[in-house]
Amino acid sequence: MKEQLKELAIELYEIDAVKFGDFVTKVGLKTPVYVDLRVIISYPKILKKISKTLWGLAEDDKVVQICGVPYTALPIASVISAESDIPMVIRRKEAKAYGTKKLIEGSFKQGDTCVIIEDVVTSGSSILETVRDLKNEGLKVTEALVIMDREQGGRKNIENSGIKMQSLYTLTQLMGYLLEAKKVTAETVERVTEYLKESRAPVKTFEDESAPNRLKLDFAERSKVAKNPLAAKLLNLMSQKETTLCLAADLTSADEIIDLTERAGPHIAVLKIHVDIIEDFDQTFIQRLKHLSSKHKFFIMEDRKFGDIGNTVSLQYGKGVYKIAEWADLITAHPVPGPGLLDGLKKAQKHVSEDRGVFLITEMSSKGALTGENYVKECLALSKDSDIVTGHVCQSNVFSDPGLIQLTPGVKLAKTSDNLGQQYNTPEAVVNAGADLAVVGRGITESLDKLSSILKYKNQLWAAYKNRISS
Ligand code: 5BU
Repeated sequence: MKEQLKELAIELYEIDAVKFGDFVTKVGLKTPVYVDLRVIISYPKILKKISKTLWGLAEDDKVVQICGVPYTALPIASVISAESDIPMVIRRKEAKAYGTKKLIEGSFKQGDTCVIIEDVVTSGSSILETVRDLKNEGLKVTEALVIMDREQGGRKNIENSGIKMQSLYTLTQLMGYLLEAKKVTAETVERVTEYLKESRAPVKTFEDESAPNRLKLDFAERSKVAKNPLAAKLLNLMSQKETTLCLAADLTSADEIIDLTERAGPHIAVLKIHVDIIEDFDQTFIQRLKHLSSKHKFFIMEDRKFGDIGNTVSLQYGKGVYKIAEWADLITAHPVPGPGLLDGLKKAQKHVSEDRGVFLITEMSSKGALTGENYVKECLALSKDSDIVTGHVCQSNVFSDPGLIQLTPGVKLAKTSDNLGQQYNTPEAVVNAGADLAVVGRGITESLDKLSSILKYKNQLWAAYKNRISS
């Protein structure tokens, strides 16, 4: 095996899959070694050899599925699958852009055991994201076979999640083989060794994958682990009132909103408004709304989508004509400014005695939204230790923390769209894609019999939630 690995190391070096010099990683860190195994598709003999050697590490002989982590490991996983006659599944990386499209391609059964194939492990987050999606679809993952362990914390992260990781090389071993073959100098080896000593294990930005599956827990249980007090209250309210409906009352007349809220109040968990579209806004409107919210027990959300520097959002939230912090239990915010946004919002909340919460807009329902995978990760990192974040506005199951709430807009009884980019999915589809609270606007406001529409959405959403936690 050692001779084989040494030979392969030299071949990888010769095809430029391993390079030495001054490089900058995806996350902006300097590194003296660059491993890029994408090139192996141009060398079928090496691809075959590396796949065979990697598969030789597999220990679990009951594996019935193989899954390559996109994209570099996909050809390797395909070769292993074809050679071993074990079927393969693929985790779609871009499924979030389509909202509720399925994440795992291929045919499999609940409980199938699956081995993961990956090229390079740094923090381990790509493997853990894949494991999370496979688990959500009912697959069991026991081990991960990896070509290169960069020895930067990934192994620990993966093994902490109960997955056995086996690698063909650690970076140190690879350097040893290349030095022996005189492909690198002792000085290069020393540079890489120094770099490994200094480079901290990157912090995983995704949620703790070993946490209990949010989608399978009921709201009452989840309320016990919520860091934001309003999230705990909202989870309890949804559980007691048996509703996950958030009504978007996007109407421009105060009376119309009040009229709709009077009818909807007993059946909704949250009433969501856009205060800046109301043409006859005054503080009596707020008093009437507050009265209805305490009478019928629902929370008020102002979908203001704050998105400026901390000082400005603090003023926008607490001051001005609307004084949103004084009456909105919940607000929405675009996390694009970074942590200062949350500090600014928190500052404005200090003047209010009631509990308040913020939903971070992590993905949007509109066609062509710019919220890509990296942005999603950054948004999730922001909510991790915050006690003011109630949850994320998103279209798919991007986080596992049971104490956070997924709010999903773009819901109608049929899968349709409007002519300004809004995309709709059905109540059942959004709940299966992780929605805890579902936003329905025109599906209700434009219907002739509003009460019957409210009940229809409420019942379909609740049935889908009950089904989700029990199946
Ligand atoms: P609709 O009438 O059901 O399309 O209204 C949806 C509401 O949710 C509307 O108030 C939007 O401002 C809000 N929304 C959304 O549709 N999509 C998003 O990604 C976000 C908010 Br964030």
